[in-house]
Amino acid sequence: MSRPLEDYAAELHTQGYTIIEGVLNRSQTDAAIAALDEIFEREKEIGPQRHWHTDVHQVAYMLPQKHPLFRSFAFDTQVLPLMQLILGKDCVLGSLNGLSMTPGGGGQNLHLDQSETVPGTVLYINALHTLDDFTKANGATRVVPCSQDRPFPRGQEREEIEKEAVYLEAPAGSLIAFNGGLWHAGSRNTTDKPRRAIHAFFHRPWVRPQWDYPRSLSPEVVAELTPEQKRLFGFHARPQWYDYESDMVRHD
Ligand SMILES: O=C(O)CCC(=O)C(=O)O
Repeated sequence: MSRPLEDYAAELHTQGYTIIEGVLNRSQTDAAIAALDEIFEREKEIGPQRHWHTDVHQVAYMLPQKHPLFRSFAFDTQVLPLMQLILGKDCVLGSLNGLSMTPGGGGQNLHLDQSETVPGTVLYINALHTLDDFTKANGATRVVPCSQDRPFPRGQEREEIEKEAVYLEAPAGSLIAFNGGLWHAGSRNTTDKPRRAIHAFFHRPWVRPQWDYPRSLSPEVVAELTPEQKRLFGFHARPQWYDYESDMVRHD
């Protein structure tokens, strides 16, 4: 990381995204590729049935349950301090997915990763880790800079906004961090090789997570988590819960 974290945070605030090269070294990207490919291989039959593997992309969800490497993946580097700088010390991880753009396949449409644009506030950050070099040819993420504060057009203007999109080319091991409200998409992979990434989706603890990790992880995996990992997976950020069965007062 060649610049102070504050510079990257400022960039994310103004243009909606920032890129940091060299966040993962070669042995870390190799290990992540091996783990992700192992999961893709295990899911090769169910993937197409569940539309996880289409002619556009191949996704593996819930990585921390599926491989130990992904229980601390985004927690050991400078990525977490950057997320905390922007989202607050108590930010949590609401999903961790692996995604490859299908070789020779189609591209995604521009979209947001949150329901609505929320001008002036960052609620979610997609911390995308590139495992392969990202090039225009192999389907690099494309984004519309500064779109995080504009209402997303849901009608005819979609073709128009494509003209504003830029391709984020970056070497393997980079972090591409973008506001969940930034218009973006995975692009067409015109090569015959996968274009793999890990998407670590961080958010403020009081917005809705994509996944409920406390409910989704098995007791065996939960037993292995450190207190800090539990905090990051949102074990302390759940809504309060009322148990009517143990209430000593009758309300009916
Ligand atoms: O991996 C990418 O380039 C972006 C993927 C994406 O935006 C998505 O799957 O929603």
